Amino acid sequence: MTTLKIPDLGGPSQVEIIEILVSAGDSVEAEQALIVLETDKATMEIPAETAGVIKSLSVKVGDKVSSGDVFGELDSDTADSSPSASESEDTVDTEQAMAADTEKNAEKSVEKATPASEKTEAVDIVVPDLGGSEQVEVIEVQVSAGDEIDAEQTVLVLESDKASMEIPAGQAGTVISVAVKTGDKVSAGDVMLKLQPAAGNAVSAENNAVESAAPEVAPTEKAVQTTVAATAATATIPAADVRSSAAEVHAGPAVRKLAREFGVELALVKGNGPKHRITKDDIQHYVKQRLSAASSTVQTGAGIPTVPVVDFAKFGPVSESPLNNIKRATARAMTTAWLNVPQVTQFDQVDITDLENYRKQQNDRYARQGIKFSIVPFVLKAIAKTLEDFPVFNASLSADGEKLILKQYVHIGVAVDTPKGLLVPVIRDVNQKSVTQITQELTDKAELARLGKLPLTDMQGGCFSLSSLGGIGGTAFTPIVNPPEVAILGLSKASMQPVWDGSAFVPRLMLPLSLSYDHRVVDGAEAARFGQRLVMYLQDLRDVLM
Ligand code: CAO
Repeated sequence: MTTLKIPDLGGPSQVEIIEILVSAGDSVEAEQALIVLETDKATMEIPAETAGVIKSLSVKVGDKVSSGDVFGELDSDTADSSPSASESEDTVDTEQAMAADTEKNAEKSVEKATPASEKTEAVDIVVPDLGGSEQVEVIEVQVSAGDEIDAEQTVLVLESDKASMEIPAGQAGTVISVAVKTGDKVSAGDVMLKLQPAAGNAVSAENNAVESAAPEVAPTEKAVQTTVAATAATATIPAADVRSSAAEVHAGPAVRKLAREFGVELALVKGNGPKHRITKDDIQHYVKQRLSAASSTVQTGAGIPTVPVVDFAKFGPVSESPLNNIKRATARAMTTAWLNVPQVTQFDQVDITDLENYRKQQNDRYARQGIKFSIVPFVLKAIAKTLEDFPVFNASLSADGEKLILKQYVHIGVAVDTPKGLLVPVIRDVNQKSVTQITQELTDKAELARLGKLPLTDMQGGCFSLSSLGGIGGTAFTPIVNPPEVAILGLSKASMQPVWDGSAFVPRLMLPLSLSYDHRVVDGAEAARFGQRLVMYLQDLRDVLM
């Protein structure tokens, strides 16, 4: 029989038990976590030192314990062969190790794992190039001190307004310590962890390590690796239950590991433990719920029915083409938008005959400077003016849906068709810029987007979007609102139309407008008024250009 004792906690006493992971009668493995403690600063799991069967537990959730306190008895498989907990010097799963903030203990565990003959110098692994983005928030740290990791293994998940990025280690080895935590903001070059390189993968000089450990993360493709937010999952979970970022998730390492194994995004799981902490039971419950929702969907008609899986090869030859990261990110964003925003599209036509004449004059005038105006910058100016007149279109719903956040700035995203997919650079302060400035900025940003070099920050902060398919064709389409924005304007191809002027049909150049809006925020009448004001400004640009 072995007495279960709290090991040396490295300082703190009277630490609260927040979770008991086993019951009397359970068989446990050596190293298996038995109870979870939590101080103000860290969560720690107290493991079994030997395998055996739990005979009794003398503590409950909420109790406070200190080093050496007895918390139960274990019928040990190797009775008497193990030292008592307070004597154990090999125990690394104490607060220091769990909090990953004492390198000493972690190094001790690394030493155990690395034969002396293979030992190499520890290296710093730094955050790679984030495509120009800086101070990007860490929403998840996926490794802990003592973990053995592969070069491709994700270390951090970062999240900006626009995208989530998984940052790989770039080098295999054993983690000695992790230098960042959830909620920190990081930039390229910041140290994220100290690593003992795996044998045969040694890089002795720190600088070398920095280079080899900093895989390039291009801003628009590699970086836009979306986390497994499972669009279908978000759709069927009530919005109130979905925390906005993984940074708010409260869960211990074992729970995080379990979630990773199941591919569960912790932000979607409701925590029922103390202080809304997510427990293993919560993960299991979530997975069961998801599985039963998936199987009951078809019968009951509730939730999102899944698309049937079809073996297309039964009907003829097929080949597969994997979607790149931009297309996958777009798919996720579109599904999120489609499932969350009840949207309506309002159609209009505007007579741009005068605007077209003016545009041509300006093109002649600016030809020597190499500036070519298309219709898009003029429309952007007219939108900015209309947004100032109708602030509700320049707003976002708060996360709880209780209020509108009205923006005092006018930043407009413009959809750009690139070889790798759709990207949306944002032109800031459109209301304060001239058509010439907007033309130059849009040309530059569209070019960068097409080259895959547009920084992530240039795709953030939009209040409204414009999608122009006028250069290609079509008479109308229904653009999808890009939440948290509340509206988007689509432009189709302008064409000459016979227009009745009161006494005769006259040929006029008519531009089709498609305004999609979030009907939770914008009423139909407001949308019609917005459309009419935009038409007015585009028919006579004098008010806009003043
Ligand atoms: N009606 C008639 N002609 C139009 C027009 C319109 N509404 N809009 C553009 N044109 C003309 C332009 O004047 C230009 O003709 P010229 O070379 O003879 O002057 C030609 O079509 C090509 O224009 P463009 O599309 O290359 O340039 P733009 O400034 O009008 O648009 C941009 C810039 C970035 C919006 C555009 O290039 C683009 O990428 N559009 C696609 C957006 C997209 O994919 N939307 C879908 C998103 S949701 O899936």
